[in-house]
Amino acid sequence: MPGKYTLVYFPVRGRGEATRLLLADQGQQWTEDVVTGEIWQKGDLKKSCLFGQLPKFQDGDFVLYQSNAILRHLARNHGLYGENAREATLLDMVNDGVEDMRLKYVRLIYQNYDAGKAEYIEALPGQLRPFETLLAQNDGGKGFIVGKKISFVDYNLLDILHLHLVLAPDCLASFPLLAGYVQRLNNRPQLKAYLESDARKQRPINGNGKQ
Ligand code: 6SG
Repeated sequence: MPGKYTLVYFPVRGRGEATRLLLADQGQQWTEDVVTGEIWQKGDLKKSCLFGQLPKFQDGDFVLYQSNAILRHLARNHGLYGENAREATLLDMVNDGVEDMRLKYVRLIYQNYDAGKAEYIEALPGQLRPFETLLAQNDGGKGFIVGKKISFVDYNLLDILHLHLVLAPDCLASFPLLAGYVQRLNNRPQLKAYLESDARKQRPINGNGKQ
């Protein structure tokens, strides 16, 4: 059903990219409604948004806000929420771990980049280790973060790992399972095509030019 999904967001990876990775890998078509700083600063769109923020997501006439709720909605639509209740709970747990990491990353990028980057990178192994541990506990780390199938959390985790590989290119050197995981996911045919697309390559990572 082409045209069913619309992502309304700034022209950055930001809190839209995990959704884009999911949609691309699942072979879904979607429309990008790009909101520039100029449009946003007019204020009308902000006023119309439930929490005054983007991303906004439309699934037909169903309008959604909050990036993690958008991921979960798509997970329910496309069978990306685990194979049973226990896996779904584990996925919630891991997604909260990714969210904690994203909040720290966003704080660094938008509030403390120059003064905080060295300390942030020093603390990074402690942030990444839980995900290496999770992989090790799931079939020796040869597959996905939870269970035997890809889930919405894999796309969110992949995005946060992509961001950190730009911030600190060697950050996975001592995490072989995570390094292999990124390579494996990056090579899934539909993800690979998306990652190599002009739209992805030309899209800035963050809204302030820092990365
Ligand atoms: C910013 O924080 O892109 N939304 C952001 N900012 C604008 O007026 N809990 C929810 C969620 O998970 C958090 C939403 C999130 O969905 S994301 C938002 O709406 C506001 O609050 C980071 C991002 N930043 C790009 C940006 C926005 C404002 C300054 C830089 C676009 C570029 C320049 C102006 C507008 Fe810009």
